[in-house]
Amino acid sequence: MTVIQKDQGDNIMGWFDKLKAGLRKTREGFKNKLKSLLAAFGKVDEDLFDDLEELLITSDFGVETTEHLMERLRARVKEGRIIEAAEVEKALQEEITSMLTKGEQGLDTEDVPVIISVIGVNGVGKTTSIGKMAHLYKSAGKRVLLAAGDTFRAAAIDQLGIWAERAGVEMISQSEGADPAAVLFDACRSAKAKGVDVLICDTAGRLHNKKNLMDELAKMNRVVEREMAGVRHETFLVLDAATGQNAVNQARAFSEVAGITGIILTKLDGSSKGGIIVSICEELGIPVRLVGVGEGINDLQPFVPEEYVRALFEG
Ligand SMILES: Nc1nc2c(ncn2[C@@H]2O[C@H](COP(=O)(O)OP(=O)(O)OP(=O)(O)O)[C@@H](O)[C@H]2O)c(=O)[nH]1
Ligand SMILES: [Mg+2]
Repeated sequence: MTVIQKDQGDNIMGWFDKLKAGLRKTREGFKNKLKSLLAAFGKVDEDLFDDLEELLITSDFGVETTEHLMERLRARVKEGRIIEAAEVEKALQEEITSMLTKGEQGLDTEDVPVIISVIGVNGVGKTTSIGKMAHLYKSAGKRVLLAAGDTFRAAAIDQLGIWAERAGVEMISQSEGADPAAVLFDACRSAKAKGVDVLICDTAGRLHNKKNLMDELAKMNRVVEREMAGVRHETFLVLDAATGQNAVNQARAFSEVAGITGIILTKLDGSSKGGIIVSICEELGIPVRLVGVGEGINDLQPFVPEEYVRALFEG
């Protein structure tokens, strides 16, 4: 459970400001309403809790997560730890942090060698996130290789190629329509020959045919197991924060066909549904490893729960 705290000095502020700016809509929808709600009540009572419950649900915390949060707050009231309405905000911050910290893992760029398969439905940000992750590892001095496993469209291979160039890493590809497992096989061989630290594999985004997806992922996993025996293998599912509760449904569906080891939550910027991250951690039990707040190469960073909660409640 190691969390690498990114760069030092100014860059931490740079990222935190971006995260905070990205969560602006969520904060306006949630925190500002929370403030006026708490101001309207002096003491904690059931009416306040009813309103709070509604606010959490409409802020995409999800029904189940909201229920868990309310239970914990009620327990605090029973124990006499909350009396004034104004104390609810701090309690809520603590409970949210504790939910987010449960399976906390971030992304340890020193923990190599590693193979990372990146999966998810169309357009969620798989290819872009791979480019940004390549940059994170490369900046940590690691040797990175990308595998263009989305052979569905020629443009997908080109797009990954542009990211490889941008990040200054190599890419293994074949032509459009090639078997993704064959591309991965080539990439594994190349990774071994070149002493690569990190191999990241792109995939086509589709879930419409579960059997095909399952077969394809199983085939790719077999290649990794055979070619890279003993090397840590991560499967990251990419989810788009803007899709709200639907992201949780996607994660459930993918969990049935793949052993997901972490989630990359993209497009937190501009989304009003930032509460979804709590729902994902609490309801799925899969750790959010990285969060994306923009299209630039530095706009994806390891997820740090305390930082997120601060960005959500501060300012
Ligand atoms: N604002 C914002 N845009 C993002 C973020 N991550 C990705 N995008 C954009 O989302 C769009 C889709 O990203 P891709 O990386 O191509 O998504 P994909 O999952 O590979 O898509 P397919 O290969 O078509 O399945 C692009 O325009 C990206 O620039 C993010 O964190 N914030
Ligand atoms: Mg793609």
